[in-house]
Amino acid sequence: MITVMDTPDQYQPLTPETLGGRLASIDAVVERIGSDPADWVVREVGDGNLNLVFIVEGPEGTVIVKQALPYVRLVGDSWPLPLYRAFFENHALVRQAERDPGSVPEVHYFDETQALIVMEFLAPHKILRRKLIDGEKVEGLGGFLGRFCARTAFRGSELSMKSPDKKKDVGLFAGNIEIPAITEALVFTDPYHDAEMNHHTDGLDPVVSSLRSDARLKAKVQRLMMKFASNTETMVHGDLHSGSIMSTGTQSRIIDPEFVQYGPMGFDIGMLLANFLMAYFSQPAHRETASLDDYQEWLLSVIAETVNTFEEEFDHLWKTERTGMLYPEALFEGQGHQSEEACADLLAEIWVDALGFCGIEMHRRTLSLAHNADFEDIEDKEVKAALEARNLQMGADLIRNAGTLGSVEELLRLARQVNKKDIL
Ligand code: SR1
Ligand code: MG
Repeated sequence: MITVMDTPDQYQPLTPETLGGRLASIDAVVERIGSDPADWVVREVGDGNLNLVFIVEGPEGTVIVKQALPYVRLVGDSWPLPLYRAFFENHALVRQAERDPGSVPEVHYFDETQALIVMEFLAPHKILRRKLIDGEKVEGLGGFLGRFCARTAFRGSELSMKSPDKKKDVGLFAGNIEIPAITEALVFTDPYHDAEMNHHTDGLDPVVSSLRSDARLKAKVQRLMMKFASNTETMVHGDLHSGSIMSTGTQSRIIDPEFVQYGPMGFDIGMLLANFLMAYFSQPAHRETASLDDYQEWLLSVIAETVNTFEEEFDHLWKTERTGMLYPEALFEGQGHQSEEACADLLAEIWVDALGFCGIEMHRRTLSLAHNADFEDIEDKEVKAALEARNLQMGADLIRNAGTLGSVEELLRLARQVNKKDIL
């Protein structure tokens, strides 16, 4: 594995002007888009926090070229970040494609030294977060997301994998050191104190100080960070928000797994729930009253479908693919015992963790460095603060009461209640 420190002379960030010359000799590129770079149209479209992303369109097709920068793009070169995250992203895409075929873009080519991945161009897909802000529905979304989370959680764990293979993989991904450190700081720590890069909307101070003065809440968050940092039960995407999903009206794919690591099974699904809840709470600023209820209820139905599908698929895999060292048939079915209850107990633990991770993600997106467009696009600051306050309240309720919300219906009931509250 190469780091930027090892390759100062060889690594060169691409530009739209240099990309043609640099990639013209790569078979995987030219056979897909055409061999003469003079015919290529190159656009840099990266609007994320970290990387360069180019759409490269040729006479015979189009590809995406994603290249890591040696620093955090959102902040600048004062915050260096290793290029080797592209190495882990490539490995993650390969594993996700195996564990849930068709769920991620196909990788055409990977260059470790240049930290670049050439991959399938998804069209006419659009970033899901934008679709949710624009009030567009996606058929089958919850089913797709629930299956992805269940398949990657189950098939990346020792419920399914051979233990030596899984342990080797944990060792490999443990090399992605600085990326989890971002999550540990920005997601789990910074929202709960006056950290340097934090910012929040005027008017939220009373809610923010009530969170920061709640030592029990902070202890619960720290317990979840301990699980995030130390529990390597499965390979998680690590940053599964609505900006990491691309959809058409009927199809979706998961992108951008550079925050991959081995972590707790409830992490990805918790992040997802948070992003649908943030879409839900921000809707009054994006919709006319006539369509607001319908769209908000659709968002809640996606949450329900995601969770229900996750549990059904996990249970199905439990019955059909339990080939790892955990909960072996020899201890259950082999001795005439059912293992359904054991599966249900495990799913109940995953659910409680997921609710906690969900609450934390809701907090960090309104208090820490990296906010999201669901709220940031709201121009009227008073409206924004009022909706963000509901979001903060819901996040706190989830962290405090994760153990008492026994079902997704209870979660949705709570969301509907908080959505009617005037917090400020
Ligand atoms: C400094 S990186 C900020 C955020 O962008 C990524 O998408 C992750 O969500 C990270 O927390
Ligand atoms: Mg990302």
